[in-house]
Amino acid sequence: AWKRAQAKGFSGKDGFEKELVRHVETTLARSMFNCDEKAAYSATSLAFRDQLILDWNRTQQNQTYRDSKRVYYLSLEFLMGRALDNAMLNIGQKDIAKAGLSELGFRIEDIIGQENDAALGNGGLGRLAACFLDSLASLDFHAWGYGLRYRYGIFKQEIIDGYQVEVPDYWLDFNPWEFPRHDVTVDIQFFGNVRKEAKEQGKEVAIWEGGEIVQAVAYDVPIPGYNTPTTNNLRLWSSKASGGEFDFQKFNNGDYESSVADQQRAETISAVLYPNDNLERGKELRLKQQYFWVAASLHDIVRRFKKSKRDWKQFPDQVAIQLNDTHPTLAIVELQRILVDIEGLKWEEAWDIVTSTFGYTNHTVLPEALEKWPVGLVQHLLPRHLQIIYDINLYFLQQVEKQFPDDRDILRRVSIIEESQPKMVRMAYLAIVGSHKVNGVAELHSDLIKTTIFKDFVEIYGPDKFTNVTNGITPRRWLHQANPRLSELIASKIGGNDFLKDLTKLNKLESLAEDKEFRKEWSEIKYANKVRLAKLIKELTGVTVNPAALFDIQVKRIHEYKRQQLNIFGVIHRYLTLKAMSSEERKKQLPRVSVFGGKAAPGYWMAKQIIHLINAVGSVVNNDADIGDLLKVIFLPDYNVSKAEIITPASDISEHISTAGTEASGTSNMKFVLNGGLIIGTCDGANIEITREIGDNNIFLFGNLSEDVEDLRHAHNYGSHTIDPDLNRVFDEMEKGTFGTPHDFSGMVAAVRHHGDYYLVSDDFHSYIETHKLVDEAYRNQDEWVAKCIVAVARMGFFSSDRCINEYAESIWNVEPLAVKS
Ligand code: DL6
Repeated sequence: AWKRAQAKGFSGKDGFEKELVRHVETTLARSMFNCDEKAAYSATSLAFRDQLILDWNRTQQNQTYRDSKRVYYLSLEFLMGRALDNAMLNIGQKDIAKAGLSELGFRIEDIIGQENDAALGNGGLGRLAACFLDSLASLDFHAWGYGLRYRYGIFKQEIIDGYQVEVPDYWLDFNPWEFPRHDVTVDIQFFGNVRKEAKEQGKEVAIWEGGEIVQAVAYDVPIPGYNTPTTNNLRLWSSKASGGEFDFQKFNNGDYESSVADQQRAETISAVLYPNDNLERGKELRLKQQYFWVAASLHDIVRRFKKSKRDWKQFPDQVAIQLNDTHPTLAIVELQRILVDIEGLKWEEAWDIVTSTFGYTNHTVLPEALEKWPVGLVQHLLPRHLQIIYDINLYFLQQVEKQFPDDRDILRRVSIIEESQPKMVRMAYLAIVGSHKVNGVAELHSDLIKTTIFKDFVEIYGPDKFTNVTNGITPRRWLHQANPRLSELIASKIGGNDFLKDLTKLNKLESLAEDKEFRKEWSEIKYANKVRLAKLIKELTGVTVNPAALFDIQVKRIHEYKRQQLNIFGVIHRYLTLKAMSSEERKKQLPRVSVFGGKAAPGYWMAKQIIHLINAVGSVVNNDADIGDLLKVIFLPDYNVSKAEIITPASDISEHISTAGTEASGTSNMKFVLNGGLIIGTCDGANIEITREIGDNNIFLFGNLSEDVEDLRHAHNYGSHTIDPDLNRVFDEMEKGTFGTPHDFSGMVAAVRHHGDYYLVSDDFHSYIETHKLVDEAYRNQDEWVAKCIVAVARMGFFSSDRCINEYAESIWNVEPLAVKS
């Protein structure tokens, strides 16, 4: 087996310390006498980075030399979190660093805590991309990620007077994990016009000229695999004005400000991540970002392919490109443009290559999240691309017409161009037409896309083009890194930590569920993790919580479909119930801490109202002497990946309670169960497969099913809509002003009472409350509870992102892993 320490690596603690000191004294030009935690973080990162670079170079050379098919994962979001801890663990030398840092007077946790999160994503979609990169490297696939190097990642969330306030996230003040490649640049064209030029044999070519050029500069980030030398590359593009820094003419004329305007405009493209999750707003800058990034990436991919001097027909044998949602769909059009306009291939030949190269992953069925761009905007920004889109559509519709000569309406339904006012380009349809496989991210979701939003396309292409790859998470970050003690305990009981690379090995744990001693060790770790979270809660909110209470956690983006409102209404109901009890009765109740966390899109009023309500309820309940420790309500500000690493291992129960049929998969549900917490959830997304794997007695399911949703919505609007009396009691209390001034939350109440209750809060409220009673009951029997948790963990093997990547590799990309040769 390959041993990293032999290839390189620190010879031991002393070797690491020597390197750290060298970086402090030379790279940072400081003395060890004034080495503070920030400097120690910088030097530790640089020392580990040196280790990665050797493997990274070797991997890249090896991949070039072997010239086998590569996977390119195009994602507008990579929610990476911190890199140092991950690098230390993947290299296998965290212990050495811990000992070395301690000898120098530092605690490793404090040093790790100095790093800014790389928060280049909104939520699940971006974090999935990060887990995939980890798996691709750990499994030795030849793969690159391509994304944008945002100067500002997702905003930092502050809670002021109970309201969300957004603060910019300038995360790049010191980032040792990226390498600017000023020699790798691509000129990207926007605007301009297209003319046709006659060629020999009556052929015509399209020439796209004029407009403006912006330069894309590559920044590379090494992605280390776990316990393998494979270190893949994540290439992020940054935008820059092409040519001169500013206009000297204007400068000399004294117009300094406008002389830098071009430069600023160019740099704006990669300046900021759009902070919407599951919501698209057709902003021109967003479309510019998309084209800038896919054009630069394709240029890079094509350049690499051309070096091999292969025939174009072989392109799909060398290149698989996966589109992470529709954001990179213009890549389909761009490749067709390169092949036809620049390389001179015939349309059909080029189109064959394009469609064999791309795969498209859909992550949502929510109508407001499906991307559409106004035709006029595309025409203005990318005139040649619009022509190509029209041609793609024409050939596609001709084929459909032949296939369904008697169905005129199908042409309107499936057209890539929506004949609305204004006309729109339907990006998901373009992605389907231009890809050879389309996948959803959990079984229910993959079925739903086939029967709802893409139904016609299943008729056209047949069912085989549509497939499912249920999401997964990397056990390296989400167990080994986030919950080191549990990882260690498991390793000690099942014969080593092979499970980190083959998660199905966790099944050996199952027989230990009845082992009293093991259960005790398990509970101690859970308790310690709860103490760790209680400390964070105190630090961030000033509220003291009791680690012995049941920790009930819902952390994810705030969205009506995810139904944090259902949760907080449930909390209010619990509060009212406790208040109505005699003190004797109260003594018999189980103490609970309800923890919420998550960001609302800055323009999403209702989501911000939900955050406000949670905070308002918290300030009443947490200061109510009658209630004491029986109920605490916490809103943890600025939920992000590094906080998730502390929150996830501390949960007893976590909430995954979306309206059935709305959450494509969810991945935090997997993280919580893998860390020994149970779930309360609806029959939605991956909850369904989690239930199948871990058994329905180890999960608390409630609520209506996705097949009932349409009828219920119809009944709300056209029939009778009775609201559960317990929920009405909650609403009355809110309206009375118990949690603020009267009518503070009238919009939220009205959404349920008067505006159709689109998310079915009233329909699910009763079963939600009843199911929470079952949770309380089950938690009282700690022996059984812990046994359930152990069994659930033992059966979570399926949800590794390694399994997921292997499925993509086999059924979509047609690639095999190839380890780096020494
Ligand atoms: O597939 C990753 C993740 C799923 O786990 C979530 O259920 C889903 O909501 C999320 N989808 C999006 C869609 N956004 N866009 N476009 O973030 O994907």
